[in-house]
Amino acid sequence: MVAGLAGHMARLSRSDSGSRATGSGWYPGEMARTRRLIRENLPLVGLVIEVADARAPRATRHPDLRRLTPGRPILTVLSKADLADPGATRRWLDALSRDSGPDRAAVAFAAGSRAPAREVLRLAPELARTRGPRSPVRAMVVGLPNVGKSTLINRLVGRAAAGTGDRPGVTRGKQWLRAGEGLELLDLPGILVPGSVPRRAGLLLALLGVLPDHAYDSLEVARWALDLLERADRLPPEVGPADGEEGSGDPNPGVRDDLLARYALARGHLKAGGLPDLERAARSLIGALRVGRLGRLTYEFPGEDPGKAGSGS
Ligand SMILES: Nc1nc2c(ncn2[C@@H]2O[C@H](COP(=O)(O)OP(=O)(O)OP(=O)(O)O)[C@@H](O)[C@H]2O)c(=O)[nH]1
Ligand SMILES: [Mg+2]
Repeated sequence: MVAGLAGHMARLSRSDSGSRATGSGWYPGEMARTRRLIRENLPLVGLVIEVADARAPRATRHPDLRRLTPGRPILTVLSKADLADPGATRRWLDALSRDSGPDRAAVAFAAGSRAPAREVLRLAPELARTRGPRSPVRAMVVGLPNVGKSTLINRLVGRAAAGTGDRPGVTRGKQWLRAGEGLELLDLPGILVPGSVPRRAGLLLALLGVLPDHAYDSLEVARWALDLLERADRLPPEVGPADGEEGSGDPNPGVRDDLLARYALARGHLKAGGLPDLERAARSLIGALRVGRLGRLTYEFPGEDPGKAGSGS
């Protein structure tokens, strides 16, 4: 499913020193097609619903969205809020509402609870432009791959109408869905930022599952994640504190690999001869982080230098 999207992707750089995660290749044909779908369908909609991951709203918001959707109110949905630190999500909502004018609003969403969907259904007609008082609200749902656009739509529609999956590139074409009489939603494929992104944002996008698996190096992403976890004092119990390195945030791959080796041994990710399988351990750690097995974590905060991970309950 993902090949069309991923085939054009550059891998993240293996260099720890580079300030850029990628060179060219971040703007595959699929993305050009999604931009075209947004442009073509914009005249039909009176609202844009922007979906960003609550754990990293800065890295997962499309910086060019305003220009892509001129003249349309924007409702920002911070998705997967059940995986994010609740305090951090509140701070993001405050920051987003401070920045927003009368044609913008922001709401947190978690697929497992009903209240956030009701809030979106309440806000959409308040914000949207319609042709007349009785005309339906038409909204396009846009955002990076795998942030939860189709899941949000299914929640609003009240049934599994749009295809979803735990990998990027599940939605391939456009699909209109009706959420009751008054609201029609356009599901679209994910869109990425053209060109290269800063290395940290690239690693974050890989960690959150926005990028397809073969667009990044699992070991590099896992080492970086261990760094973040250590600084946030949230290392997985299998790993424990790094020997003599606690809180140091030592980016040395050797130190990170010691931690990863402990994780591999504790979880039984072994190669022949009983040696730790670091590659498998890296993928397993990334998977555990993605689904919140290590607790609720937010990776970026409003108005801060993006460098810290925060903890939650
Ligand atoms: N924990 C949690 N997982 C979610 C939530 N919303 C979506 N997911 C999961 O995230 C993954 C991606 O969801 P989709 O709805 O397919 O995402 P999408 O943005 O439509 O993805 P593409 O169509 O590939 O661009 C799926 O495994 C969902 O189950 C949420 O609120 N909480
Ligand atoms: Mg989708």
